[in-house]
Formats: sequence, structure tokens, C-alpha cells
Amino acid sequence: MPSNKKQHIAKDIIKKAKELGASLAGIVTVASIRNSPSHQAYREIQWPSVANSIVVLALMHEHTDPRLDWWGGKQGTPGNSILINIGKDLARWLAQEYGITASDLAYQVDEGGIFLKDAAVLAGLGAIGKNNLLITPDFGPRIRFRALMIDAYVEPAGPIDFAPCETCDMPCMRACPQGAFQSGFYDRSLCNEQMEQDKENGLLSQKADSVNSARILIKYCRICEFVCPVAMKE
Ligand code: B12
Repeated sequence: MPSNKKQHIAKDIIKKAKELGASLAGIVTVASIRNSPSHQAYREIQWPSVANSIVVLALMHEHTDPRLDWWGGKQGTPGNSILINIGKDLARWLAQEYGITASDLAYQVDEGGIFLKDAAVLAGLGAIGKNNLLITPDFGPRIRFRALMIDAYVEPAGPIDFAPCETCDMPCMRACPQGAFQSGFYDRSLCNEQMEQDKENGLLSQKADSVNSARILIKYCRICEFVCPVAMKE
């Protein structure tokens, strides 16, 4: 396929993803993602031979709509369900419009997923911030991701020139209730202690699930997102 056609498809896919409800979308090749830091460190992923590119879908999770982020067990979060549905609609459209086969990737890496922040950086959606999150120019770190693998090679959007932490006094470094940034870098085990406490403090949902038992909702800590001044809205 000629390069201008590949670029045209990339723009078309991104436009369609946004029409379907994504706040942002980008494309990255499987070859570049395999070389990204997290995928180099964790090599267990089985990449299908027909996978050529990955479409990264993103949904803003602003503090004004906290329910999007509440974790409901196997179902994940409401925001994740929205992203899954956008992915299904986009897959249908890709098949009809371009004859491209797309498949949704799992959220968890050990269930067939990929490292979504690495994918998002390479797809041109933003940069990894000091808070260890992917920061986007339009929504800061208050955004979530999902990915679709496609069997066509589509010209990637590529990383953007964006370094928001360089001129910031980094409130994220001081805000963590566990002091996960006290060394100057993100400490996963300290962060995880907070996540474990959040699990223990899960709330009983009003809704019953399919077997009619009560569901627990977990409101995971988001302080390092909420204090980030990038694209912060009142
Ligand atoms: C496991 C996991 C966790 C674990 C461990 C987190 C960790 N970072 O190690 C726990 C439970 C602690 C956790 C906590 C949180 N998580 Co979490 N988590 C994940 C998950 C499933 C995998 C992440 C992982 O293991 N990464 C591997 C580790 C080693 O890498 P890393 O710390 O991210 O660092 C790498 C990158 O920074 C990269 N990198 C650095 N610089 C550069 C530069 C370039 C160019 C590139 C390509 C890459 C790159 O290299 C580093 C080393 O590999 C992802 C979903 C997914 N499938 O990706 C969500 C995910 C990362 N989590 C997310 C969120 C929001 C959170 C929380 C805010 C909790 C919440 N309310 O949901 C906190 C925030 C923690 C923080 N400040 O990082 C979002 C991040 C969204 C964003 N804007 O970045 C993700 C993407 C899920 C989603 N729904 O979209 N999480």
C-alpha cells in the first residue's frame, strides 16, 4: 500500500474513533511497540503473526464524572466498558470500510493485553509524566486507554513533542498519601499499598449482578492525577 494511502487510513480511523465517542485515538505499529521499554522488560506477550498495527483508544475521566473510574470486578470500570464498545463499533466499521480485521486486546497484560501507556506515547497521544502516568495535552493524565490490534500496516501518528513536567513544580510528588514519589521516582509497591487499602474500603453497589449478588465497587486512589495541573478544569 502506498505511504499516502496508509496516512489517509490513519487519519480516517482516528476521525471515526472520535465520532464513535473516543476522546483521543492514535495508531502505532506492532514493531515499534515491541521495542518499547515495558515490552522489552516483559517479553511474555504472544504477538499474533497477522498483527501489524495497534489502534489506541482513549476516554477522558475527568473528576466531574468519577463513576467512570469505579472498579466493579470482572466488568472493570464503566469507562472501560465504554471503550470496549467504541472498539467493537470501530472494528465493524474497519471491516466494512477497509476489509481490515480488528480485535480487542485485554486490559491485563497477562491476559493478552499490552502496556497501554507505552502504546499511547508511541501513538502520539502524550508523554509519560513524573507521576508515572501518560499525560495528554488536552486532558492531562485524567484519561484511560484500550487497544485494538489490526491486521493492516497503517502509518503511525508518532510521538509528539510534549514535556509538561519540565516547567512544573510537580505537586504529584508531594500529594501521594503513601509517599510513593518520595525518592523522586514512582514506587510501585508503595502505590500498591494504597490500591490494597482502596480494595478493603470497596463499597457495596446498589445494583445486583447477573447472579443477583451484591457487587463491590472500588474507588481507586487518583490523587496523582487530580493534582496534575495539565489541562486542569475548574
Ligand atoms: C498493573 C497496573 C497498575 C499497578 C502497577 C502500576 C505500575 N505502573 O507499575 C497498580 C495497581 C499499582 C496501578 C496503579 C494505578 N494505575 Co494502573 N495499570 C496497571 C496496568 C494493568 C499495567 C501497568 C504496568 O504494569 N506497567 C509496567 C510497569 C513496569 O511500567 P510503568 O510503571 O508503567 O513504567 C513504564 C512506562 O513509564 C515506560 N516509559 C517511560 N518512559 C517512556 C518513554 C517512552 C517513549 C515509552 C514508549 C515508554 C516509556 O517505561 C516504564 C518501564 O517499563 C495498566 C493497564 C495496561 N494494560 O497497561 C494500568 C494503567 C497504567 N493504570 C492506570 C491508572 C489510572 C492507575 C491509577 C491512577 C489507579 C486508578 N485509579 O486507576 C494508579 C496510578 C499509579 C501511577 N502513578 O502510575 C492507567 C493509566 C492512565 C494514564 N493516564 O496513564 C492504565 C493505563 C489503565 C487504563 N485504564 O488506562 N496500576
